[in-house]
Amino acid sequence: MEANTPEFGDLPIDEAASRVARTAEAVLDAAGAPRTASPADLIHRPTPSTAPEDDTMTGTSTITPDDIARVLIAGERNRTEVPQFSATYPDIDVATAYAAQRAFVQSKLDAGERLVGYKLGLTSRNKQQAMGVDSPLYGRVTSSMLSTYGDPIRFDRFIHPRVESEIAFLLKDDVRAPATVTSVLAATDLVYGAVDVLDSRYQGFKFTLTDVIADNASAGAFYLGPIARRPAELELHLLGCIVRVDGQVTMTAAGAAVMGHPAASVAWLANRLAEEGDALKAGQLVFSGGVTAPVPVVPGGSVTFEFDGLGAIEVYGS
Ligand code: OOG
Ligand code: MG
Repeated sequence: MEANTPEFGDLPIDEAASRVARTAEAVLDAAGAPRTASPADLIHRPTPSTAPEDDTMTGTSTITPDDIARVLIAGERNRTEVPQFSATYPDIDVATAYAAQRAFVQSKLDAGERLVGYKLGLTSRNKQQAMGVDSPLYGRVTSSMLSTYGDPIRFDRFIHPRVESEIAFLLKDDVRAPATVTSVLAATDLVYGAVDVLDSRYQGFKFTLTDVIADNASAGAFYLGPIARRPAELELHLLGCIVRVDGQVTMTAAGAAVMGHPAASVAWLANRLAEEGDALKAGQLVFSGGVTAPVPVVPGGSVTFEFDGLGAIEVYGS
């Protein structure tokens, strides 16, 4: 391990926790640096500004991205589940869903948050089967979503949280398209074990692809693990993860569960953003998608994620 790689495994828990908090702060600072995307970059497409309308001539009804976002923002703020849009508006397409996501995220930036990076979703068969959706997607990660090591998952903040293991990439260079596993690894500064706290705004945690895209890929909160490593130090496709619920091993998986290699999903994102005229930038943090299937969090319950070479993260509901 290089001398400047954060390594907290041997430290007392308080010192480890405060170092992790400082690492998270460094990530936030990097994300706030001028070279990273600004809120203005984030919203690069005009969204239609009309109210929901019924086209009675054709029999199809439509809803605007802004209206979808308004419902999701209220659902998140009030911690109330909302119905799936696809049930009422089956014609919503993927482009409209991403426009709604941008409007949803813009409301957070308008409230003073910063864009920290991205999350990938439904990049593993485990996850696609668990959710009944067969295509990957991405969402945006903002500053208030980064939780500090040891913070509980609070039930006064979330609707019905679930947790899953992920590998996170902190980029040191922009990732240009066409991106590959190799180019993503070359552009990566550090990798972390991570936990994605999902909190779908939809009733019963059920959605179609367009619903979940609009809902910012169910983004709720994220934890970074206690050890960061250079990507060349690890074989990320072989990297094992053990999930314990209240101490009992319930799932095991390796990094290859994510598109054969976790960096492949980051490459997919870079190529996808390029199609949309956007790019992954130096300083951004990318959560590459669930390695294991999501586990519901219950008040008083604990879930521990143990990563080969990247330490363990314990989360608990309160
Ligand atoms: C959608 C988000 C999926 C992942 O890693 O696959 C996701 C969901 O399952 O709620 O974060
Ligand atoms: Mg995830």
